[in-house]
Amino acid sequence: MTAKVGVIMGSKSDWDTMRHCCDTLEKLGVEFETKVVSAHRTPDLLFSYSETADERGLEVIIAGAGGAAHLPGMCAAKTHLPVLGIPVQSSMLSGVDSLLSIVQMPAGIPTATLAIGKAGSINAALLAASILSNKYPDIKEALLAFRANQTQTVLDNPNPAE
Ligand code: RP5
Repeated sequence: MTAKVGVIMGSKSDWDTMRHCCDTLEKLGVEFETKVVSAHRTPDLLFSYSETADERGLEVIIAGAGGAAHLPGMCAAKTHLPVLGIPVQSSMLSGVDSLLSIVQMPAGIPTATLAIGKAGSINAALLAASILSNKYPDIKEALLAFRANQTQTVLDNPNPAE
């Protein structure tokens, strides 16, 4: 099983956020790999990971980081693959620092930036599936089923007090 999505994060402490992304990829049947890669503590690993991602078969990279969150942007600087950035909620500035570190990239090196925290983590997985769905019919089917099920759940539970 070759991983199509690489899920990287700046620290083990990001796992509480990033596990929602991995859970969602699993639900959708998207093969992924996961690894701690720090832009600041392991910069050489970040470079080699990003440079070899394409040849190793990865098609999308999801990168989560908090604080001075340079991981997604630096990863995007070293690969042409789509990079989806998840701002992890930091303790000092609630993730606004992470968000601003990821979102305001200079023209020429894009990162797709998701919401801070759990919502962004889940949505990064859904966005990765969406990107892959053009090429893989089974992922498209799983994504459409996820969305239909989500819609039905809301329609089946209209009373907020219940
Ligand atoms: C970032 O620094 C990581 O992505 C993490 O969100 C933050 C804090 O890391 P730890 O000090 O908890 O390892 O690089």
